[in-house]
Amino acid sequence: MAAPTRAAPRVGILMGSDSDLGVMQEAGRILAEFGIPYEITVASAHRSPGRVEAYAREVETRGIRVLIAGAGGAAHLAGVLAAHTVVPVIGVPLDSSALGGLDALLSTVQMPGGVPVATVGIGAARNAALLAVQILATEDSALRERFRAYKVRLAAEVEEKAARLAATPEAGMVPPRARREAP
Ligand code: RP5
Repeated sequence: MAAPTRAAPRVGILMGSDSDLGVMQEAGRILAEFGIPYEITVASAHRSPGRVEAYAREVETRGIRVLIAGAGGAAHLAGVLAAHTVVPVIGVPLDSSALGGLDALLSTVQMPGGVPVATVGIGAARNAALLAVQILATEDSALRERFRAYKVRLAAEVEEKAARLAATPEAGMVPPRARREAP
């Protein structure tokens, strides 16, 4: 089982196939940015159900506090993990079939009552990791402040984009305030 960080992992990232890695490694990148130890591995709800169950049953005792599960097609990985653990599961539906991820979205999000999976958008590994950060931050004030700073950076990026657009005459857009101030 791959463990990209030396410290005991707090988040487990799983994917149905190594062909999902290109998308799912973004979750690891975000967690690393926040200094959260994580592990990442492959387990398939259909091809290796025993591995999924064994993983889910032991995560809690290993100190993992959030699971992120990405799968495409008839995506049952997140749901099966949620069936076997009390650790919260975030599902990432992946676009890897002829149906463009809609199949995975519905398979992941439509869980029966009593067994929730927090489902993010198709391919949204970044948001899955950010949600994991927020979950961990509920009991970690330093992490909460890092997340607050991240949101401030996001807002600053939007301001920069708006300023760049306003400085581009051919964009044909008037910033809202200037519009209000116009005679
Ligand atoms: C799903 O089937 C996996 O999560 C992957 O998105 C898709 C294709 O898997 P491979 O055939 O590439 O192994 O279970």
